[in-house]
Amino acid sequence: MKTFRKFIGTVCAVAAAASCMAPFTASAEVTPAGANIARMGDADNNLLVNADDANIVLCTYLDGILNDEDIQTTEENAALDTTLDGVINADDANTVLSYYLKDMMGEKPLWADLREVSYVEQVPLSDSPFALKDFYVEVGCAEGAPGEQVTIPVYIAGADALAGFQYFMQPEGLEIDSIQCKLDNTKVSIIDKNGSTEYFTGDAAPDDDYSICVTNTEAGVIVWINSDGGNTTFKDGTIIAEYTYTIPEDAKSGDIIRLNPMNDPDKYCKFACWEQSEFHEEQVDLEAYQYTFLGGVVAVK
Ligand SMILES: [Ca+2]
Ligand SMILES: [Ca+2]
Repeated sequence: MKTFRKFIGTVCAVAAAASCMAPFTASAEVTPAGANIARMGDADNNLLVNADDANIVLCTYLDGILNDEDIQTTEENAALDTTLDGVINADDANTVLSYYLKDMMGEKPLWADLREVSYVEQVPLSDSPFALKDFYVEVGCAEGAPGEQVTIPVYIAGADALAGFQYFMQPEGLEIDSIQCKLDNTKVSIIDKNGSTEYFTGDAAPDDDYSICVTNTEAGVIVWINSDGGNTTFKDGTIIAEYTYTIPEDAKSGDIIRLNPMNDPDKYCKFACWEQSEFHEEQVDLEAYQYTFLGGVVAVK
């Protein structure tokens, strides 16, 4: 690591002085009012993650090298520590760049997948502003013009078992067109303004052992329960739902609409799993996961 530091320090020391000032100056101008929730990787706080953010993270790191100090994560710079390890360094810049590139390629990136220190290791970082929880819920981002539809994925990662979940998301300023359950082998009941309809996902058929999902478009809710009352296994990055919205005709270019769960996510958004009881070997308890929530945005073109 020292060699790498020396190398990057030498190469970039001159460039840093020239190129690092611009994004920092610009960030003061583009910071939207009320944008007090740091968005992962969004170093200039303009609600988009792109190469400028990677540059800012790298410059912050270089600043530390030039002053011969590690840049510790604080409440103010928490969005830069994308690896959640408590320091800001080249790994964070790399992660931001990877996220941006994947996003550009339409790959629906997930921060949790890009981290080296991850939920898998379950490292408690009590000093970090981000409590590292072993389960992540992450909302995607999209850009669109007024009148256009955008589809936003909701991912989960870090859980290998799930018995059921409920999730609410109803952003102000966006009309929900549909909520699609993305989990296979599920009987989905859709409740919307046209009434109620049902369909099966994947290869499920009426006689099969299927899971059950109910979506209510007007309320912005999706509820899912595993078929046999036990746990289902999930891979990291599983998309549990896709929300499709129409951007209002009167939306203005540059508007940013935040996609967060209901005000009190711990109360309204729950992800549950059956676990062996602490006291009785035979008994299992239904436990709700603690989770880290990473919100998304819709940017109006
Ligand atoms: Ca940004
Ligand atoms: Ca870091």
